[in-house]
Amino acid sequence: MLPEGARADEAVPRLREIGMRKNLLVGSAVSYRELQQPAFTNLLEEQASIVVPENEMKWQIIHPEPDRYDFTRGDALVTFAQEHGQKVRGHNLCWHNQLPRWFGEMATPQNAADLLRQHIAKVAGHYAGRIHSWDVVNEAVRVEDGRPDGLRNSQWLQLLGPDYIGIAYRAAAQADPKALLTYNDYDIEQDGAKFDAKRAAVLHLLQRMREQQIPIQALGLQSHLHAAPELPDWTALHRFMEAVEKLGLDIFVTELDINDSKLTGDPGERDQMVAEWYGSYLRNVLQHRSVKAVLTWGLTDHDSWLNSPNQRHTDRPLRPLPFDADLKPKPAFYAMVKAISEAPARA
Ligand code: 9MR
Repeated sequence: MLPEGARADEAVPRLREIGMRKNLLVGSAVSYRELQQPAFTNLLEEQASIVVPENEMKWQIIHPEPDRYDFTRGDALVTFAQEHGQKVRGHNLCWHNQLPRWFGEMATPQNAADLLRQHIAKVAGHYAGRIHSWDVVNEAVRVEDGRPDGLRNSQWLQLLGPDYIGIAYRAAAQADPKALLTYNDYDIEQDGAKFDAKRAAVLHLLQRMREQQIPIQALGLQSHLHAAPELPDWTALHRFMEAVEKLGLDIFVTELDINDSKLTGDPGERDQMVAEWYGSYLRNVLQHRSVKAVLTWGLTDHDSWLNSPNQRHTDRPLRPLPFDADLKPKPAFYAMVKAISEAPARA
């Protein structure tokens, strides 16, 4: 069925093609459940040149028991992507979240480095040659934890100290020399003291990694943005991105969505504001030719993590993504089309 307001001859533009003209990969996170729905996979095939599994390559799912790996769900997405000429991001190899229960019971300071190396050898080895970029370490910075180096006081840090980061990247480089090794984190993008502190700590981490010759090729800006009536001016983000570029790193927008919980007005008005945020953010980051990929964290509002029961802080469903629950393009989608169409081409 055609969406309301659309005519049969009025095709929805294809972001993957618009991106291709700019040498920019465009796509989204996908869940295993969505991959079973033909209406969704048709849209994904039309729109995305790159995909990332929302949860299916995380420790909890891919490594459910100490001696058992389960690649079923990850493989399903990689196969789909290969059949449709799409690239795949790997997410992720080392994170404080979504670790299996056995890990907490079994890991000690003595065995943790081996557990990490083995996991990465097995998982990155399984997908070797088929992954565009791996989020090797995810969200290792948390300024609120109060350490001078800004690192999160995670299970990994407690077990291994800051060395866990180098261990993870070296293992990933060995297991899949072709994948672009990425550091991925959130709360980097907007204006304000909280974001300034996060940017400084992330930059510090990247500089230390360079000094220690830890193999890394890219930074992932997760880009979970919070819309407010005023748009940011993004000056601090531009300075930060220039500093990252000086380190010789590519930049990927890895998990873009725009939380509208603080916006008022009817859904149409909120959609308009969210679209302005999409346009403004993408226009700004795409001025940087170091940005080689843009992925949203899901395609449709219906399946956004922001609408999961443990996340929602309002009584109404949020509208953070480019397509609505009926897979109809929203103003945010057209803002993406415009920003990418007008962006300078990448090398
Ligand atoms: O979207 C993911 C959701 O389904 C999971 O329950 C959640 C668990 O923490 O992780 C979500 O994805 C996160 C991603 O892996 C890392 N960056 C933040 C994302 C949103 O929370």
